[in-house]
Amino acid sequence: VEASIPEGQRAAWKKFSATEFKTKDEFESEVVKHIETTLARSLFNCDEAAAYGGVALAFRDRLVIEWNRTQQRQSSADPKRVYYLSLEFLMGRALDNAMLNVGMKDVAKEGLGELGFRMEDVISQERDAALGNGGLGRLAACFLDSLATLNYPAWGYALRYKYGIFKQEIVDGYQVEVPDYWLDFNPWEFPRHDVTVDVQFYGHVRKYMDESGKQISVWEDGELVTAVAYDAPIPGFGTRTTNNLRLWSSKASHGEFDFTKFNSGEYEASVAEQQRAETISAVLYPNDSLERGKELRLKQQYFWCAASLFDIVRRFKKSRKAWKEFPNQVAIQLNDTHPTLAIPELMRILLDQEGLEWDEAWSIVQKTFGYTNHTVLPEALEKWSVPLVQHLLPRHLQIIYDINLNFMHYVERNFPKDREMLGRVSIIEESTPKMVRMAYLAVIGSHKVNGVAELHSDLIKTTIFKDFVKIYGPDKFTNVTNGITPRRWLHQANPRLSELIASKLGGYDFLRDLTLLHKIEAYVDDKEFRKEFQEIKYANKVRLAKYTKEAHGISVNPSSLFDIQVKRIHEYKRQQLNIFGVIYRYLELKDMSPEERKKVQPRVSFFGGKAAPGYWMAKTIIHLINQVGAVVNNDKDIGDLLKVVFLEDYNVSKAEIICPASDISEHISTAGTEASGTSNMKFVLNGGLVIGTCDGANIEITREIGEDNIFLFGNLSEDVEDLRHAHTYSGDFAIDPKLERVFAVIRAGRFGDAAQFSALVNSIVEHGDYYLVSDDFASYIDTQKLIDAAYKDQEAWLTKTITSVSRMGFFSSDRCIDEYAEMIWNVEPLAPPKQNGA
Ligand code: GPK
Repeated sequence: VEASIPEGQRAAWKKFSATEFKTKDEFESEVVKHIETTLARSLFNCDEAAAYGGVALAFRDRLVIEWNRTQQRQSSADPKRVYYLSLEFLMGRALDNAMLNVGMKDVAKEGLGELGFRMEDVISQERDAALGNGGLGRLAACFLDSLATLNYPAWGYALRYKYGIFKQEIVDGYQVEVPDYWLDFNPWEFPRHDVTVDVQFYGHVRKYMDESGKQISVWEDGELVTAVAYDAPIPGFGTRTTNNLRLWSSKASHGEFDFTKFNSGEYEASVAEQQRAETISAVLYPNDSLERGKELRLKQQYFWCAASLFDIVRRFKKSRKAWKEFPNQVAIQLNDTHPTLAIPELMRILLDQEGLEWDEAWSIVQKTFGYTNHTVLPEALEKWSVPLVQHLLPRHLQIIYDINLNFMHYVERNFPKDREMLGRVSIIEESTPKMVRMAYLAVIGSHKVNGVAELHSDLIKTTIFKDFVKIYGPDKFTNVTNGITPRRWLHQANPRLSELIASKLGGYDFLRDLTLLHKIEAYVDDKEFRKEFQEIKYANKVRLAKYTKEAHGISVNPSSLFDIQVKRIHEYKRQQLNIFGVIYRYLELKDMSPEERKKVQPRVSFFGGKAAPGYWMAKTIIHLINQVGAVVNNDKDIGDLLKVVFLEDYNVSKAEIICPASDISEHISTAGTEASGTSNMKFVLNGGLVIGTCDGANIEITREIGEDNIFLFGNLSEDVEDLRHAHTYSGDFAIDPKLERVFAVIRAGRFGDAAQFSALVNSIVEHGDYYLVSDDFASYIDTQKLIDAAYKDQEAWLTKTITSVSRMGFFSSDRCIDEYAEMIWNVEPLAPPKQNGA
């Protein structure tokens, strides 16, 4: 339906079109208007939460104006668009980002002061949009920032979870999960009650021949659930491009209630149906790198894929182009295998609804999709049981079988001698029950598959996708090393460092082209620059120390070496190696005379991160860290020489305080297990050094910043398999003696009831030490000693940190996005027209 205003009335319309505030006074007027009207508060009734509301709404108006213009521009130019399908977008807070991207934060700060509020207090009122678990979700958020900043016509698609990742509380040293209902006040979302899609589940497939003898499949019956779009504006930095993140919310189809049931007295049944529908988008699954095969999760995945695909196809059809043009108009990136059902769903649309022949449809599908793999861990690779898929999505299962059949024929023709190959690469695993291997389906249905760091991209080609490299050739597989947005992770998190850099580079261009950072290497010997750089680091440590005191009651000395490991708690990330190292350090300190202790470099070991609620070993590691902290922090012999802090409820907004405050951060996964890591980049960009294994992006960070500027340790990925094998099969596997000493004190109950930690200790001592904690322990301890020694030479340390920052240009997510655009999506930016003063 045409809904545009007729020509005759457009003049009046344009005269009254919304305008943007440009001055401090206009900003204040907008804030007061929103507080007094939109929020119905007053001069006598305005707390910080209301002030936040007013400021957020004032900035939201600005975003909306550019958002509308961007969408109109994209509609009329109708360029090829990118659709980033991700079940997670770990956005964090939006206000600070909006102010900095729009470039009006200083104006707003002054205006707020006049109205009686401090900017920091107002910003901290906002709840994080925590629609993600960890690295994968945060990567998607950084990508949205870069896509908008680089003017790519791009949409994010996800689910509007009512509950994001749980809030972590630590009670008596244990993690307790509290639901995160984050939508009480969310000014950043716009419900689009007119943009809905009915999504079908269950039912059965009826097949018949039409008059021309063609096989027709009709998916019938079952139940419908309605997807409602909620849109959020994504502003670019230093550009007026404002893209869209579309989140789907589920509700019962056919209005609020089933009135037949309602009228016939089945009120409860009709409400129950409503609730069942709403359950689909109710909660984010809190597992990181683990697949649990729950039916509701599969329902979420299909609900989201079906709604998004319907939306994408609807937009394509407006252009009235031929179907073969679809891949020239649409690039869909699958963020991990979670959206793989989009592949059979697009096939279903093309075959059953649009009447295309199989080969044409399949060619369109393969050209449209790209797939990003984020892990080689076997427990994370998604598989869905065939009976479950059959029950929930009967037509999709048929299509998956047909895709597989064609693929099996292709493999058979090309590898007639390798009969085993068929079983290995089949999408269907011949287990009981049979399983659909989603990663294989994603590889087969995409034109490019990428890993997220060089080592990882090499590993997927030699392990999980080895046969597919033989089948398709190596060109289908590529690498795009991860990156981070320097807007949030430098400019927003560390404004003083950003300002210092800008003062030397003559402006903030480096935030749009991070490679310009190399120019600050020229200041590495500049006295003033060094002094300021060091003061900024110290101030950031003071900020974290203050937070630690307020939140946890623990006093830490900001002159200590701040050693930080924050990320999801997982055995492969090896927080246990870190805490065992801390215990060893403690024992050494206890052995020393008071004289010897005076020479020791004081250190604070910070930990933070959530454990999946059902991951007992990870929860045990959190408990051990807290128990060690309780002992060490209260030991009079130790004082400031060692403190152990577990930072509760690690999330994006806390990371913005934590990342700028490290001297050393830990990225110590067993070699070959961490696909990339991205917090390593955040810490180095903010002037901290890294202790790390030769894993993930650590390797490329080393290449960029130089091996003198990073502390690498531990076994290499090519040796991991042999070591594991030796643990199990050679008789002489012995625990490292230093680690054995740590285990002895744990067993002796020094950190509370030893039984609580026996599974953790036994995973190493008795069950094969899969993550090589013992193998790497001595090397880890030695390297920590090197770090203590290096830190004593503050001047040399400072040189390392400045040099490292200047060499981090490669790790901008802008570079990633340009690589995806060129190698995988084949899309071009659509820049906004130049405007006076913009
Ligand atoms: C990988 F497989 C997964 C997953 O389920 N969740 C997740 O956050 C991470 N990841 C990797 O573990 C990181 O190494 C990587 O940097 C990040 O994805 C982004 O690619």
